[in-house]
Amino acid sequence: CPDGWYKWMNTCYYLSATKDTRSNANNSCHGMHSHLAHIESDDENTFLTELLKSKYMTSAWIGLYKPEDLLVWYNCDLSCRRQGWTWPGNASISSKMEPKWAQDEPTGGMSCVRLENTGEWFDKQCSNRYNYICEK
Ligand SMILES: [Ca+2]
Repeated sequence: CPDGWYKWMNTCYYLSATKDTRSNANNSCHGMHSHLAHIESDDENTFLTELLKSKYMTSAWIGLYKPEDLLVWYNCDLSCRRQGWTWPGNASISSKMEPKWAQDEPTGGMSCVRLENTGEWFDKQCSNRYNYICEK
């Protein structure tokens, strides 16, 4: 992995020191020939959670995203936990893992997702500024 990146399995991860919007975070990852984190397993989710904790960070953008026209504001039932959400490269949430949404998440109405250092996912407004995780 390049200097300043963290290796896990065959993947390299970058944890930004600065906070930015989801769109800027996405561009920044692309600029480093990577993409926002695509979490494919419980183990990967745990690795990234531990990485956040080791850097005393509370949360970071990951690559999970739901287009605005698919957002549901009300009556977000269990199907909301998977339906319409995609990772970079258009992959859906792996059937091999339970989505890591916190209780009562996703709230609905928000396209972007951050990983907390508890290992849980929260849907957030994309214009918020957080640290972010790139992977390649
Ligand atoms: Ca991954």
